[in-house]
Amino acid sequence: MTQTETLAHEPRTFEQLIAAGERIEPRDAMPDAYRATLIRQIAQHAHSEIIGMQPEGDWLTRAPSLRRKAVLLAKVQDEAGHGLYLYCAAETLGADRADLTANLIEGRQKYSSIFNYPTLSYADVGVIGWLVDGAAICNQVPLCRSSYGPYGRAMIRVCKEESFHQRQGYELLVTMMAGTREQQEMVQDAVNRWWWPALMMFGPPDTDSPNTAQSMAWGIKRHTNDELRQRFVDMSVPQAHALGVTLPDPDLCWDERRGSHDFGQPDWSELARVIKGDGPCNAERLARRRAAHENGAWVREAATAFAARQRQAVVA
Ligand code: FAQ
Repeated sequence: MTQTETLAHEPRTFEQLIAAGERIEPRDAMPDAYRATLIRQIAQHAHSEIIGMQPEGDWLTRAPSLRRKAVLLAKVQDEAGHGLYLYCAAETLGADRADLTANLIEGRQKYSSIFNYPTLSYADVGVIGWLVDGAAICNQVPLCRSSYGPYGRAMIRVCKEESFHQRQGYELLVTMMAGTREQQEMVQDAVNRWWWPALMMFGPPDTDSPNTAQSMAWGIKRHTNDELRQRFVDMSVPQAHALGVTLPDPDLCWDERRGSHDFGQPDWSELARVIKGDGPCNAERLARRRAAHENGAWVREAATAFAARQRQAVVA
């Protein structure tokens, strides 16, 4: 056997796998910092999906028709499913699910800033589908190629469902824009309130993003925050035009030279405040998640006791 053939059978190192653009799987050796970064990002992402059920969930009892209620119920349930896939992906890295939940409800881990804004009318349901799920898709489609296998694979299904969510939001808005003047004003008002927070979902500008360079070198992130924000703006402008709404940015214009839109900057101090816990709904969101966790204690105890009984029965 030649030396080359022998080497071909030796397991490749983390660096070799990353350099070859191949996936890292749970069994592979990986630097502690890579593992910690993934747990941080995947946990924040999972928490976002779970907390993200609340703003739209607030409208479940007030949906304007049975059809709208059924559509919204299905969407909110999908978000719970996304949270579960993502917690499972974090578990493959050695994270403990109960610890992750404790980190969320005790405020030690973050979730997306976007879910700390209130939903004031039913048009917000449509605008969340269009803009928030739209931003989530822009951010998450490249994550399907993330270097960590279980995360990338979870993202494939999540993105398919998010695309469906975006369509349902847009369809609701198209219906409202074909309605009364009051309905059209509700849509415009919701767009005015959600546009800037949606831009902030992509994170701080690249110049202020401490994690991007390393996460890109490891293939966890495939694009910078600003690249994805630009993609989202370019995607949303023609959709807003087709819908007949105005995006609330006086600096928004087409730049022929770049082949992209120029746009204004969000209030980055607002993002910093919301991330720190001082957004309009941070306290309310966490209090409700904490209450749901406490009220669900009996379910977890019963499930654990049942599993223990099943194990005893197998041993006997
Ligand atoms: N909110 O250095 P970077 C959804 C934090 S899911 C809160 O740029 P990174 C579905 C960041 O964690 C939405 N915190 O960080 C849905 C870091 O803090 P740390 C969630 C933010 O990680 C739709 C610090 O600032 N999606 O919408 C935010 O490289 C409708 C410095 O920032 C994901 O989680 C923010 N907006 O890039 C559900 C996608 N931005 O941990 C229901 C995966 C930044 O160092 C209804 N995550 N921070 O203390 C990512 O792509 C990345 O983690 C970024 C941030 C892009 C969010």
